[in-house]
Amino acid sequence: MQVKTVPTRPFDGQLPGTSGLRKKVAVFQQPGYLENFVQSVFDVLPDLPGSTLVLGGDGRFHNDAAVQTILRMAAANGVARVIVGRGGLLSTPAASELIRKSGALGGLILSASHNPGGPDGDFGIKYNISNGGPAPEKVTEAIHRRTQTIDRYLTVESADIDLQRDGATPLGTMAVEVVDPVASYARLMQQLFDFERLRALLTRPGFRLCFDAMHAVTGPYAHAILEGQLGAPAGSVINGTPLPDFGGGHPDPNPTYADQLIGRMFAADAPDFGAASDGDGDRNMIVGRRFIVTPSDSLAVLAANATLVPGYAAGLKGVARSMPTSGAVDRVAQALGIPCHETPTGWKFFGNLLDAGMATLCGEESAGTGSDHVREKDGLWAVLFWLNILAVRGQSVEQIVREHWQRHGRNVYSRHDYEGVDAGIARQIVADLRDALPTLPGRTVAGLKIARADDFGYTDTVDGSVSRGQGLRVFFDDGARIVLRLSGTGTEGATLRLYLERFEPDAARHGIETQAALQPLIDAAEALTGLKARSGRQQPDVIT
Ligand code: VG1
Ligand code: CO
Repeated sequence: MQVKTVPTRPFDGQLPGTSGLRKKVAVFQQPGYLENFVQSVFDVLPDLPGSTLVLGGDGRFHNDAAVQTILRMAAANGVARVIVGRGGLLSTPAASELIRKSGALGGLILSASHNPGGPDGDFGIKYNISNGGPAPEKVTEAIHRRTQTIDRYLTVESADIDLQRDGATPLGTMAVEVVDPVASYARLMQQLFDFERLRALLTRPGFRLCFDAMHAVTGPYAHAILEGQLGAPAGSVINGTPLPDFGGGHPDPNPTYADQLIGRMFAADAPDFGAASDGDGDRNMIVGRRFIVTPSDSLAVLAANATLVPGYAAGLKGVARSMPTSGAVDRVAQALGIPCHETPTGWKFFGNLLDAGMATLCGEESAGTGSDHVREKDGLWAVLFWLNILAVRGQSVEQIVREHWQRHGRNVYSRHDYEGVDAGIARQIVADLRDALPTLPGRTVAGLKIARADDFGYTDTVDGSVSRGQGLRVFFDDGARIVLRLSGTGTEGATLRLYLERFEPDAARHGIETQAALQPLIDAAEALTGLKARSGRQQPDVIT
């Protein structure tokens, strides 16, 4: 099979953000666009010839075409073997698991995660390294540099590979190995969780569960594991068929976009346990009957109850959370006498801590939780972890969280997202607050006294790499804080994220409504940034 060298030109807009490259489908459909990015990845991998790669995506529009393009390019670039999920599907955590288990050099995951899909939606691609985790900044920077100088890509001419049939097919000298996307991942879950006990819970008359796959990639995983292996009644998984446009929805597991699940969980006959996952299956939302668990609390509860779960019975080496995530898990770590690490937003910053055995559980306020079982956050894993805790403790989700607050206090927490803001205005709001940071300590805004303020920077304890400009923080006298940062994952205008946190030790006040409890901080944030006034918004688009 003859390798074709196709001339191409360097191109702009390729800087991989927090999770790889995301653009409108139409951008990805331009001739050579995806090819340029993929060839740039291949060009910076010295060990590519003869290697194994893992390939799959969340099933969104353009997934199929992109898989075929990448297979041809991999064959042309001397890759020995590509493991592809059947139908071109792999959730992000399952891809991570396959990379680790197969000893692959890395993997290409096709997803724009929670961004909408379809012909008018978004497409995306990210590269994960041999530990199964997102490429660290030095790799993404090398890829980006290569996109600036690239002048050709390599491909072969061939018919499309049949991705529906398991087994190996030659493509030139390369083998394309189509595998069940769920099997290997499910075996790992069986090692971590008490499947006997889970089966007993899920088949118990009276116990009901609702998992909303939001027409994204977790459908096949949830059908196979929750309904197939664990015996939850058919219908426990809703929206379980992956669709190219996610059924017109927005696969972000939060109360705004997972409104169908929320509707069920707040109905008179609500199930006992509800959960949803995002486009690529790495994030999760946990909901009890008429009770939403904030992701930061979820991480803290998992950490506090980890020894109830077989995979973590020996205890945790440490925990890690992203900076904007609430300090709830810090309190658990302190009680357990284990280290708690604080990293910038994005899972790639946990990789070194996990590899070095410094953290067992990690989490982000954006509903990403995971552990050292893979090197990605893992939505279904979090659901099984919660169910395992419920099965052992025999309590409801709400009881478990309320007892947790009684013991550790409550970190009252919320994130306000302003989506699709004019990019220039959003950048100016952030720049103005950054400029004002040195003048803030000692000032009182909206009745709250500012103790200190900074722009979060992180030095990786393992490799010494430094990441600056990771979010503006303003701390108040009583320990409360606000954080402001620009999202790195959107494709339309800019998304501003405002994070609000206040500690409430008094159990008598734990029942307070979250937004009401945070109103003084919301007012202080507006006084400091003029965010609503300047962006012309009355309210955030999404409150989590
Ligand atoms: C968001 C979340 C962040 C998460 C990232 C990727 O980033 O806030 O916590 O790691 O998405 O998750 P940003 O820059 O938009 O705030 V996913 O599920 O898109 O792979
Ligand atoms: Co995701």
